[in-house]
Amino acid sequence: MKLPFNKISVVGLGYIGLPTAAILASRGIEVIGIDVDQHAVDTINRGEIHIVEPDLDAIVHAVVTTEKLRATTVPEKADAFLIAVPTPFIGDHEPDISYIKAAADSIAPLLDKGNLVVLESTSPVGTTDQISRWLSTLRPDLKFPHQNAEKADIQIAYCPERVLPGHIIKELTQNDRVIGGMTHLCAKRAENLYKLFVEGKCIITTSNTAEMCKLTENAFRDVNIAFANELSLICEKLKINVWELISLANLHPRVNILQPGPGVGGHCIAVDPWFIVNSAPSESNLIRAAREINDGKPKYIINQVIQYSENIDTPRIAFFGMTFKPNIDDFRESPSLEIVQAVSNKLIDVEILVVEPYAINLDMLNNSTNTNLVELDEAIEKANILVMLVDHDIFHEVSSEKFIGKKIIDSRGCWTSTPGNILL
Ligand code: SAJ
Repeated sequence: MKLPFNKISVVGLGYIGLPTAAILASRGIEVIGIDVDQHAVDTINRGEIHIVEPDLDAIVHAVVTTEKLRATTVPEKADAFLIAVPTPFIGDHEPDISYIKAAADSIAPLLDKGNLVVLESTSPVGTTDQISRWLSTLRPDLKFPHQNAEKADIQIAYCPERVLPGHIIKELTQNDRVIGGMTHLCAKRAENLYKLFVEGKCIITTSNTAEMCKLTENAFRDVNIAFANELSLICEKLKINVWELISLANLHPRVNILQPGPGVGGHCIAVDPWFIVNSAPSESNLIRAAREINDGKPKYIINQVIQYSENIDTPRIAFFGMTFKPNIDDFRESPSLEIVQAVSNKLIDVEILVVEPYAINLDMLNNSTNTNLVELDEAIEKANILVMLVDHDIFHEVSSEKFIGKKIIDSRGCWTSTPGNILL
């Protein structure tokens, strides 16, 4: 069977770019992975991976061995270019699309008539259009969709990734995809590309709607987590077990409340809603409030820990978990990390223990000489204040007898969700 694309370049080999490149290569396409990080490139070319994601290593190993995937720091010509680079925020929560600009700059000299460019990075509305303008400035010899619509030489589309870290391989193939073309032809060509590996539906729309769709999905989740986090504060005041409350309320057929936690972390949900706020500040009141509630939760827990420690003669604090969510190795924008860092800086004379099965050291903390990485049993035995931050599976197995005589701050309901067990 003739494939619609013989060679595809994926720019950015992180949590989205690398799995996408590997899956495309596993479908028999020649894939070139491009990244500025030489270490990532060398690791991938050895058939290994520089991130932790279940099942990804075996796929990368297989496609590198069969020479379907090759990584490089130098972009090459291809039939299609997929851009999957980070879009953090800068200053007062303004989107930083400089990595996308750098990616566009790097592929501009390589473009040939008939090429497809797809942006996957979460981006403010209008970014795909902006790529078309940047490229047309660099390549005045080619026609681009923002000026020439269906007559353009280059097709440009936006197709946001929607995968959940920890389940990327399954979700990459099974999730439905929203494909936003700058023109109908752009969308159809991108659809052909995604149909090479997506088993879910591929639904076509405009690039602006697809950009807003991605932001909306993550803002929706953020607002719903903020509701749960606000409930946790209200319940603390009213001395109600919030975990029991939520499980009871969720018995209603049209109620589905999410779980409170120490705050919202990661590089997506804690970031993307700001892109909406930034583009429509006067209209985005609920979305902004949700961000502020979720960002306020780490500070609330920091104060709780400090208060508990002031009421004990020789406090010894153990934190459980520091990643941004359970059962992954990702510390980016982690509220738990923020909490451990703040407490360790504030209580410099207090011994602080951290249990984090996904860390090999505590290098991610600054100036925390009072803080040590220890095993689970040692932390529970030595500490008199236990702070549950990330409910990794292994923490659920701790027997409640071990908590006798300890002060517990359980931000996840890992040890206190059952009424009658341990109440906050
Ligand atoms: N969290 C809670 N309570 C909950 C659920 C999550 O406090 O009930 C916290 C987590 O602990 C974590 C943060 O929210 O700190 C985000 O975790 P998550 O699992 O909700 O989401 P991410 O950031 O891993 O992935 C999200 C997903 N988006 C949606 O579910 C709408 C994923 O599908 C996206 O592809 C991803 O963002 C992305 O890359 O944008």
